[in-house]
Amino acid sequence: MKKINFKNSRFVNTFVSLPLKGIQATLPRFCFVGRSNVGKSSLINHLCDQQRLAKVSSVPGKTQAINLFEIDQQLYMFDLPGYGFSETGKNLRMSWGELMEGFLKDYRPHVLLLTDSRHPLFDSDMQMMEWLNHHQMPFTLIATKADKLNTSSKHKKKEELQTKFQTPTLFYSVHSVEGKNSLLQNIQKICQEYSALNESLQPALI
Ligand SMILES: Nc1nc2c(ncn2[C@@H]2O[C@H](COP(=O)(O)OP(=O)(O)O)[C@@H](O)[C@H]2O)c(=O)[nH]1
Ligand SMILES: [Mg+2]
Repeated sequence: MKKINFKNSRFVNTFVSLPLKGIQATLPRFCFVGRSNVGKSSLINHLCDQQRLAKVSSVPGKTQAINLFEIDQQLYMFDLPGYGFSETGKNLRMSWGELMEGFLKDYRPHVLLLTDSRHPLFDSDMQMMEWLNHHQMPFTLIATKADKLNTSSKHKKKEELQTKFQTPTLFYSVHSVEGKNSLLQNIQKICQEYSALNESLQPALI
């Protein structure tokens, strides 16, 4: 498998329902999951060295739709709407939508779970992690906006996340190079493992 050129990326389509028509079953799939405003779209743009591939918004809670990007004809990235507009009295399904849940279950992408490093963990982040564990879906935990933390708060945050998620955290900032190379390598590695897998293990698509 050749080295992925993340700059060679393009917007493919916006989906508001399942199944996702016209996507190739053979390409590995990654999706960005997290609360509204956590930095999902910014991270996609930063990874791909593009300004406006994914739409960055300061207004949370836009349409419930899935945006698909194809990277170097080698992998897919899905930008999902944020969950957790309302923290109280709503479960994940109600506040986040059946579309997203169906998408995760049917397409089983590798999840990049984003949490804002400036805030304490939200219930919705914990619910999301529990949901992913329950459905045995692998995820990579990313703490965004790392530029907002000093060294000691970062250390504290790392411990909090390690305790609650029991998985290593990757700190990321779109205003520096922090996290970028590790994440690119991580994605490349997952793609290699994916291409080594027997096709029959892939879920049927379409
Ligand atoms: N300081 C800082 N701000 C960020 C970072 N990533 C995203 N943001 C800001 O957070 C806001 C929400 O970003 P966006 O990518 O639209 O979040 P999304 O709703 O999860 O897709 C925007 O104002 C971004 O400029 C980061 O690494 N550092
Ligand atoms: Mg977004």
